[in-house]
Amino acid sequence: MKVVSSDIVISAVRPAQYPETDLPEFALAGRSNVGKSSFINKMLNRKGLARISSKPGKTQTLNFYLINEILHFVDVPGYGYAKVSKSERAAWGKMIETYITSREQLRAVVLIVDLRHPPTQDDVMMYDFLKHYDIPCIVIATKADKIPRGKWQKYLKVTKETLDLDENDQIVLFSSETGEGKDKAWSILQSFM
Ligand SMILES: Nc1nc2c(ncn2[C@@H]2O[C@H](COP(=O)(O)OP(=O)(O)OP(=O)(O)O)[C@@H](O)[C@H]2O)c(=O)[nH]1
Ligand SMILES: [Mg+2]
Repeated sequence: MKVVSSDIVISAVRPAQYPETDLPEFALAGRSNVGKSSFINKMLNRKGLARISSKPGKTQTLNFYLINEILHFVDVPGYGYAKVSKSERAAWGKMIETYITSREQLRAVVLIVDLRHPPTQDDVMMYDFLKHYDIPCIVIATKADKIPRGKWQKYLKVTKETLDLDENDQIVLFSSETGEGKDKAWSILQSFM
């Protein structure tokens, strides 16, 4: 897809703040610091639209981005960040669960994992959570630029096996540095619209 416009619409913490539209929507889920915001920027050809940080926990709200006036990306706070209190973690869980289970135009969740490491227990839990609610899931294995090309398939296999990936779910090798996988990711997203 050729992105001609993209903008942040709102940072929301509760359903009353979600944009009142029925545009198709894709939410980004993944471990804190895995590269969700970088994925959004790469997909939109925007350098600083979604805030990126080398420190985990940058994204704290549900950030809605409007693209070409026809769809939304929703940047979601990451999970698995150790320096988070129990009550913050519970609030996060509630916010994500409310969003995922109530947002009717949510077409699929884009689950971002780090290609370099086997998915964590939290990643597996998130994947199983989506399966439980019957939410379509697209897995993006990012930071591929950090692995030599010749080893990509080997690492991808570990990712699939650790998630116990359903054969109907698609997985894309991605890099926000090089743009690897960007066209494939867009064509999969479009197939859900
Ligand atoms: N080499 C490389 N670095 C990446 C890639 N994607 C993200 N990064 C780096 O990883 C760090 C975290 O990226 P973010 O996009 O902020 O991660 P996030 O998942 O949005 O993090 P939170 O908002 O804290 O949950 C930054 O230093 C990015 O530059 C990638 O594909 N390749
Ligand atoms: Mg972020």
